[in-house]
Amino acid sequence: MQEPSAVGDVPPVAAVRHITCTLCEAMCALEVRLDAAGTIASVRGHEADPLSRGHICPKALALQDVHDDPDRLRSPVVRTPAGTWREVSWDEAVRYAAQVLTAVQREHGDDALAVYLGNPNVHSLGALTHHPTLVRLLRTRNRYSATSVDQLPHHVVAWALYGHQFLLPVPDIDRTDLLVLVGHNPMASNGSLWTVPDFPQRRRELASRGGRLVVLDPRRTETAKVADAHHFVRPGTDAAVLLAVVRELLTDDLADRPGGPAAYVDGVDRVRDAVEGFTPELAEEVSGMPADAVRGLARDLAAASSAAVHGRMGVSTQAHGVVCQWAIQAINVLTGNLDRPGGTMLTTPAADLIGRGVLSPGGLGKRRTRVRGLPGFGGELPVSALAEEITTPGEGQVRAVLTIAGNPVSSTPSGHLLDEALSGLDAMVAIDFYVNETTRHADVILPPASPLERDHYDLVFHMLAVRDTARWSPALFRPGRDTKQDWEIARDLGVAVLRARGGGLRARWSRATLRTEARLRLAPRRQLDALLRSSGARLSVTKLETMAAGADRGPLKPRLPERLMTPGKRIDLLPAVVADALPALLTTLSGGSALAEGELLLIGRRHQRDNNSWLHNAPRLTRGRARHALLAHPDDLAVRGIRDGDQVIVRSAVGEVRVEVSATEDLMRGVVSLPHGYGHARDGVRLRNATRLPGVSMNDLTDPSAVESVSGNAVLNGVPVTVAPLEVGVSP
Ligand SMILES: Nc1nc2c(c(=O)[nH]1)N[C@H]1C(S)=C(S)[C@@H](COP(=O)(O)OP(=O)(O)OC[C@H]3O[C@@H](n4cnc5c(=O)[nH]c(N)nc54)[C@H](O)[C@@H]3O)O[C@H]1N2
Ligand SMILES: Nc1nc2c(c(=O)[nH]1)N[C@H]1C(S)=C(S)[C@@H](COP(=O)(O)OP(=O)(O)OC[C@H]3O[C@@H](n4cnc5c(=O)[nH]c(N)nc54)[C@H](O)[C@@H]3O)O[C@H]1N2
Ligand code: SF4
Ligand SMILES: [Mo]
Repeated sequence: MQEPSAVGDVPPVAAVRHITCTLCEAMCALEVRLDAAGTIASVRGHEADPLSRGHICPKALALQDVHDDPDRLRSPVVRTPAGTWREVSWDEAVRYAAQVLTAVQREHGDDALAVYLGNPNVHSLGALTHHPTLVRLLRTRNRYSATSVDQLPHHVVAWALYGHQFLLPVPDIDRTDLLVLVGHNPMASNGSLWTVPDFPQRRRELASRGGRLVVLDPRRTETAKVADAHHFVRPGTDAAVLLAVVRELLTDDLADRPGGPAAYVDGVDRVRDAVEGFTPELAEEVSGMPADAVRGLARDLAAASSAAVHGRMGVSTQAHGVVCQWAIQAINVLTGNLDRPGGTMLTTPAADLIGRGVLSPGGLGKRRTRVRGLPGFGGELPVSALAEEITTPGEGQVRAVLTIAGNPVSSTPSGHLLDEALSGLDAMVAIDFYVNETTRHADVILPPASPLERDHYDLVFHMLAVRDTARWSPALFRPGRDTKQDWEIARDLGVAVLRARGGGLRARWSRATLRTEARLRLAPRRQLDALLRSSGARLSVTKLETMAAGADRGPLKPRLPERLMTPGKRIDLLPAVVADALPALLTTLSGGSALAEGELLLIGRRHQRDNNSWLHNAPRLTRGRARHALLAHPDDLAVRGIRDGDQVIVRSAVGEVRVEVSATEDLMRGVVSLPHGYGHARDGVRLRNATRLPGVSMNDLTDPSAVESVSGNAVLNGVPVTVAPLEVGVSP
């Protein structure tokens, strides 16, 4: 440690630490200065980091707010019959949690317990190494996660085309000439299924190379505003546009150019036949994007010396997510841009979860949900089915829930119905450090250490990054003696469940039990180290610890066809899941709009200072103007007699919310937008800001019965709603 200096007004610096921000997929490298007392003096981007190159966004500072937040749980709590929380010891809490969960399973069967894994799990090394083991030992088929309100269509398409759900090519933004983003707003979200820290600077570099950015989105987003071209697309209709582009690429004048599909691609002729009916004219009719613009986009993609198309939430969490994601891959394949510098490329991760067989390749529909028969994928079921699995009586009914780092009441369709369903459970356990809209229903909450109190290595996002790097992030603060990491909670709860199940010495000492226990006791660091050493990158945790800026393994390299996990390492460009969906889709799209008179289409949005449902407690992120208003086009408001700033009632098939409107021409006519993750004013939620910043939950309007047709992913964008002025005299 350096001696504290007191020169001028420069704060004394006791230490400089380099850590990774775990809040979003950009995984920026931070440089943190601690003062002599060991508190954070400053946080900035780490300039020397080869991936994030000094980038940082306002959210990084919220890591400290979360760490310091008085509302953050530091000890386990048990809910009392009066509805208050009582702090208990870890021993008592873990034993109680294991007991209530196993009691339900003993009486009603293993599937009576449902598990929901939320988004922050993928941003935590210990969660990734330990939660799969915990979930497996719980033996339930009722496994849910945030994947099915997010990127499930990507996984289904990657599995169908490339043989593994995590073979997800990313745009090689640093070398491309044409970047096309569909339903994605990285200026606010910092990229998704695409770790692209400092998107704004990378976009500027693209422009200075003479490259172009094109955006398709029903809102003129922050990203659309910095694009060379932006096309409005009516929500839920991108499939028509993207399939028309595929069709154009296969017409005579575009098909014969050099740089077509690689030699390991089969089925191009079948694709040509399958998309025949999806004309640019149909695309214009349903989407509003002019047929000429659709043709122009296809021509530009075919002509560019390199191009990359990427689609995210807007084309994943909508009615035709799988077809959209497939069409995007097909465009990249047909233009010869898959696996080529400047196109979309696969990574060469130093810890290779795919190559080492740690992640399952996926598989669709092997299991189905009990009530509605929605298909499972890769061992999970679509979370849109969770509420009905709890409320529908019968064999296999869910009676207990374990949530881990999730808030499904705020983040899944008809959260208000799930909210009610959770209150009727026999037992609920949450692993989370907040009493939020969901965890308030738990009998016991087990709070992990804060994100600044844990070592980290990004197992997932190195796999999706625009440059191959490897970075170890040491805990900034040593956790207190009575603090447990996520992995330690998984270990202790797992062992307690095995004990609580009983079954005598034979079960206790069975080989399977011993193996599970051994795995739970193996610290994340050890598991990562084994993975690094066996992945052929000549790296270890000890070695990475000496490298403040991590290991720079260079720009993305071509990986195909070797990396394919399909039979014969070939790509069948028209997999059955897509071929089967196209005829019905053509009928649906040709049938015209199903909207009733006066209905608008609701879409979501993200703001740079929001983070799903859980940073609304951070003072630094919640200052300033409220961000939760309903955005609408002034014309759509005028015909309804609504003025900017008025309170309105938004109604959907499943619910209603009251919220103020904000008029903006950035939205396409006929479309309105609400952010998700608000709506904190539910009883018992313990967030300082909940009353100042309640907002409403967009997911009180989304409909669990509207799921993506192939995968069962939630439809969160393109929700039919009506908007009416709040009548005078009705208080909001
Ligand atoms: N309408 C609509 N709904 C959406 C979306 C949308 O665009 N529109 N987006 C969807 C998407 S993409 C996602 S990913 C989901 C997110 O949905 P969820 O994953 O269900 O919810 P989050 O808001 O991420 O909640 C995370 C919870 O984890 C806790 N937490 C944070 N860090 C840790 C940790 O290290 N350990 C533990 N144990 N807990 C932690 C927080 O306190 C918080 O309660 O929302 C989805 N819902
Ligand atoms: N600041 C911030 N960053 C985040 C998060 C956050 O909450 N806040 N969440 C993180 C998570 S979990 C994720 S998954 C990513 C998501 O990252 P993004 O995919 O960038 O998320 P959104 O902002 O929801 O962007 C979806 C875009 O799709 C558009 N859209 C809606 N419907 C349609 C449609 O039918 N067609 C088309 N073409 N577009 C449509 C919306 O207008 C919006 O601009 O962001 C991550 N980063
Ligand atoms: S962009 Fe994401 S990873 Fe980077 S500082 Fe902001 S929240 Fe953290
Ligand atoms: Mo997400």
